[in-house]
Order: sequence, then C-alpha cells, then structure tokens
Amino acid sequence: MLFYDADNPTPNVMPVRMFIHERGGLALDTTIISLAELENRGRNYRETVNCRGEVPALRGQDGQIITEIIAICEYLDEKATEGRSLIGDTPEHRAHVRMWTRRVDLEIAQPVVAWWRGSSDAEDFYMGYRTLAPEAQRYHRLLAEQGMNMLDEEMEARNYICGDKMMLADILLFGTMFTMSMTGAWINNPNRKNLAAWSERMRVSGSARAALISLAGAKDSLA
Ligand SMILES: N[C@@H](CCC(=O)N[C@@H](CS)C(=O)NCC(=O)O)C(=O)O
Repeated sequence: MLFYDADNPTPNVMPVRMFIHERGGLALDTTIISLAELENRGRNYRETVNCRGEVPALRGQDGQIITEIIAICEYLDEKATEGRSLIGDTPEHRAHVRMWTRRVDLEIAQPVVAWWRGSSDAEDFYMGYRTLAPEAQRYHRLLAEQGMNMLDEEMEARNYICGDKMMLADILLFGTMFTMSMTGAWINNPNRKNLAAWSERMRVSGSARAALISLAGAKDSLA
C-alpha cells in the first residue's frame, strides 16, 4: 500500500497519519506530495492518483486509489493485521462510532475548513484552484462554534467522543481542530471545558505527536 502524504500536517492528512499510528498493524510506503509547490494540482498527480488534485490518497493492495479521509481510514482499519480497531468490534459499536464520525465531520470539521477557505491566506494558497466563498467565512465559523458547543455539552463525563476510548471520530476531529487552530485561536476556546480537556488529552497522545511528522519520516518507528 502506498500513502500519498503532504509536506505538512494539514487538516486532511493529519487524521490519516494519526489513525495509522493509533491503529497499529499497518505496513505502508509513503510518498510526499508538495502542496507548497502545487504538485497535487499538476497533471501527473491528477491523472495517475487523484483527479480532484487533493491529498490524502492511498493506493490499496490491489492498486486501486482510495481518497477521502474516512474511506481511507475504514479501509486501513480492515487491512490492519494487529492492534485495535478504531471503528468498532460489533455492528452496534461500529454504528455508534460512524454516527459520531459523521456528526463531527458535518458539524465541526467541514465548517472549520470552510472557515479557513474564506480567508485571504486561502485565496493566495489555492491560486484559483478552488472556488472559495470569503463572504461565507463568518457563517462557517458560527456553524463550527454551534457544533463545538453541542459537543462540549455532550462530552460531560466522557473522555472521548464515543466513550472511554479514542476512535475514528476523535482522530478526525482532533486532526482538523489542531491544525486549523494554528491560524484560528477561536477554535480552542477554553470556555468549552469538556472539549478543551479532550483536546489536551488528544494532543499529548503518542499518535498525535507522531503524526506531526510525515509517515515517510516516521517509517522506522512504524516498522
Ligand atoms: N474530502 C477530502 C479533502 C481533501 C483535501 O481537501 N485536502 C487538502 C489538504 S488538507 C488539499 O489537498 N488541499 C490542496 C488543494 O486543494 O489544492 C478528504 O476527505 O480527504
């Protein structure tokens, strides 16, 4: 399997990197695609890997290309030869984890990314390769704040989003919030006490720290 990673821990590659470390039992080759040099928007990458010009991507065991964070993580979870499933061990558990993964993606992660994509930094970064909506930036922040307020309340007396263990929902949300909070301090509001405690728990975890460097750099520690 070949993982198409980025040159930085971006909101979309960070969750996959973290998932791989936390899951265990996965042997992958990694290639770095330079977003800074727009390699992902070049014809070669679009024609041979992802026609949407995005990372992350994964070339699976049969050569098939898989994109979209959640699809990649679900595939890797099934392919792992040891470690702990981060999706769940029973139909009920998997349904619970998938429900929360979808909620945090729709209600927080996507609005947070859309908020950043409304900034002038994003306009410079994408150079016209994405249709951006700067006029909706404030709306996206308010949507994300609403989602985080709800989750903060729901996480009273819970260590992780789905209960007592770190699962895909935690990894997806943390990867986005952590990377995006570098430009948006509002994302980590300490007044959302449960979410702040969860975020700190996630930040100090071994998989979050390992995910700060690319999987190419971390290859030895994965072996
Ligand atoms: N829906 C995709 C989103 C992928 C995505 O937006 N990736 C960003 C990196 S964080 C990207 O490739 N940005 C560069 C660009 O669009 O030019 C997923 O779930 O993986």
